[in-house]
Amino acid sequence: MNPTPAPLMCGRHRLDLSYPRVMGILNVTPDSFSDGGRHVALEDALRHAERMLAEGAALIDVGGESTRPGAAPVSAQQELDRVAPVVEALVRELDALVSVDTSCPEVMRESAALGAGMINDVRALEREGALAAAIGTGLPVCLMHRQGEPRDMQQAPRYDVPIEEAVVDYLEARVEACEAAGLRRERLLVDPGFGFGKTVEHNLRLLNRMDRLAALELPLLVGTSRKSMIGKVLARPVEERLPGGLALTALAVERGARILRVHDVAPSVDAVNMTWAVLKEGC
Ligand code: PT1
Repeated sequence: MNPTPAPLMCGRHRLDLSYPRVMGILNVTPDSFSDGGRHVALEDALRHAERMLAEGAALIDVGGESTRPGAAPVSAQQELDRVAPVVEALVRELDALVSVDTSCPEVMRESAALGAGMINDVRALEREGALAAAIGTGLPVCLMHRQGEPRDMQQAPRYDVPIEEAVVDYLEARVEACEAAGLRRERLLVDPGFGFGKTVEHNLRLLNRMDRLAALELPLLVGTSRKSMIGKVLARPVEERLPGGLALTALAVERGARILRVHDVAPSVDAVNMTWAVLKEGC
């Protein structure tokens, strides 16, 4: 099994990663891919987050930009208007550990000022000004692999090397760029980016070979919840992907994932804890 990662210092929160944790998804986009923007209203968002925390989520990932395949870009202002009130409310009302799913420097800065504890960037701090903004927050950052932009990333994705090599090479390069700019390694996490510029076969193979990402020696975050790779293999619409998703979650834990980004917190916590109980006995 992978070595135990050190706890992550997330602002006033400390995230124990000695066992795998669940991150609950809170979308604040009107066009969110699997909950149809039902959590746009602040009260709704708060109640949904509260429930995920009660079900065992260790942190809540708030996102104001949809990054599902085909999604259109949003302006920084629009993203800020969606995300800031929710981050503020989750911090003040629930004292929650909040991660912000953003690539936007302004959103990173403002969210950190409001008490967010982590930055989750599907563009791995590649956007102009994002690296400096992230460093300025002092918060941990999750760097994710992707090919292309959400709008067109699923139009015939292809790789010149095996997918797991492409992912490891990219993440290694981003980790290096971050360290060179002064972002300490203790503050980094990595994510293979399931569904981001990858065919079903790429995604399946990537999960199968995910143990290769251990070479990076950084905590691994994984998001497969309700994604089209499940839909394609099982021929299930988005509302029927939970059993397939739980199978992927168990495999991801076995292959080293320490944070599972999910919509369905209660069943995922059980799947994670059951898988972990088995793995622990083999130490
Ligand atoms: C993810 C992730 C994310 N996924 C991290 N952040 C999304 N760190 C948003 C599909 O194929 O995996 N890791 N933030 C959501 N993006 C997608 C991508 C949603 C693909 C759906 C699909 O259905």
